[in-house]
This record gives sequence, C-alpha cells and structure tokens, in this order.
Amino acid sequence: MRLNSPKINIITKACMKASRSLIRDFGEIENLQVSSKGPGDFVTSADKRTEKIIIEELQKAHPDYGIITEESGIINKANTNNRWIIDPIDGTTNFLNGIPQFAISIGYEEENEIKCGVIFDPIKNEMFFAEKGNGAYLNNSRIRVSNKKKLKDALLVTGGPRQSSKIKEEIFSEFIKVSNSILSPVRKFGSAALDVAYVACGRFDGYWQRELSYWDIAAGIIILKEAGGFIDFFEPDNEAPLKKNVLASNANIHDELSDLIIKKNIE
Ligand code: 2AM
Ligand code: CA
Repeated sequence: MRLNSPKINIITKACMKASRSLIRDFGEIENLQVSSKGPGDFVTSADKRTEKIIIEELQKAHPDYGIITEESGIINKANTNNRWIIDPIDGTTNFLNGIPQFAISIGYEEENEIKCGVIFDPIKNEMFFAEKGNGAYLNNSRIRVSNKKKLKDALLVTGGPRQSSKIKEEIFSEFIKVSNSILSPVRKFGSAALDVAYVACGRFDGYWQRELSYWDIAAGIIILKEAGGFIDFFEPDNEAPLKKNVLASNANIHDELSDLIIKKNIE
C-alpha cells in the first residue's frame, strides 16, 4: 500500500479484522442454502456481527466521532464534524445467495465532505481506497477511470429498483432508454459500492442508480473523484438527506450520460 494515511490505516485495519468473520460467515451460506430454514436470518446476524467489529475498531481510534451505519443508525449524533459512514455488507442479496460480489464500505466525512474511503472485497482480496488529494488505489497500484470517449461505446452498470420502490416504472423506462443508447448491454452486479469502485479503476465506464442510501456510496465518492471520475447526486430529496440518486462516470462521457438520465427528469 503506497498511501501512508493514519485514517486509511485505521479503516483498513477495521476492514481486515471484520472480513475474517465475514469470510467465515460466507462459507456457512452454502450449508444454509440447502437447509429448510434458509440463510435469511443468518445473513442479518452476519451483517450485525461485521458492523460491530468495525464500530469497535473505529471507536478504539476515535471514541468521540459520529457514526452513520446501515444496521445501527446514528451513533454520537452530536458530532457532525467527524463521522464514519459504514456499510458492513454492501451487496447483501449476493452474499445471501453465495455469490462472491459484496464489500465492506467505510467512508470518513469531515465537515460534510468525504475525505477518505475504503471499499474492501474480502473474497477477491481487492482493497480500493483513496484520500483527498492523494490519489486512488487498488491494493498497491494507482487507479484511474477509463478513457472511453463516447457514451455509445461505454460499458455501464446500474442497480435496483427494489420491489417496494414507488418509482419502479420510471426506473425500468430509464434502463430501457439508456440500454437503447449504447452498444453493450447494461450490467447489474448487485453491489453499489463495488460498482463505483469498478468505475474508478476503469472496469466500467459509468454507473447510475436511484434510491440509494448514503452508506452505499460514501466511500465510493472519494475513490471515484481521486481516480479522475465525476460523481453527481441528482434530484436530491430534502426530506431524506441520506437518500441518494447517483450518477458516476469517467470525465469524457459524464455530460452525455447526465443528459440522458438527469435532464429528462427535470423537464
Ligand atoms: P445492500 O446490498 O447493502 O442492500 C443493489 O442494487 C445495490 O444497491 C446494493 O448495493 C444495495 O445495498 C443497494 N441498495 C440500497 N438501497 C437500495 C434500493 N432502495 N434499491 C435498490 N438497491 C439498493
Ligand atoms: Ca448497501
């Protein structure tokens, strides 16, 4: 690892510790899939176990920091200047089905700006990380977004909608519209954090998704920006500031992709 940052060191240590139990839990899934009970409850407890280990590790370093997490909500509410934003398992449905495409995602926010972040895929042993002003990395190597110039040639990824979404039809139409504008079929890999990380390292050229939560994307923001990509949070919901519509891509195709997704919806 080239980046020598105290914050990144704290986060990566927490990720490594939590991932040991996460990998063990993932190994159990196969057995549970064939049992009558199924892995549902087990996954919820794996999520909680992972989150507990991460919180303990982060609190050892900074007991006074605020924390926003998927499972436990907000901790140390009063501190809004220094906050960890945690998603213990992003890609829960993949995890539940024994599909090795999920990640731990942890961002660090200072005065409302994400300053550093880590997305760790414990199965492929891929650690994506970045700190403001110091570049983005995958394990020991610097990463950059792709150089694809035209949206038509781009490989894009998206996610959702959930069954409960009130705008399912709109999301499906948007998917069709984007699909009709590009040559390769749009991918759906099921982990928002890894989708953004893959844009940051040039595997995908762009990503968009509506109705995400802040913890799905917090670490990805800085990793993508430091890799030279652009990220937009469009049509914000002022009533629910932790809900996010996200569009992320390399710099070249960003305008074309934004025109397709954002402008249409504010007409
Ligand atoms: P999760 O696995 O932690 O639930 C799947 O499309 C990706 O989007 C996953 O990263 C999933 O996170 C995330 N996601 C979060 N909220 C979502 C929503 N309302 N609809 C669809 N996906 C959502
Ligand atoms: Ca998530």
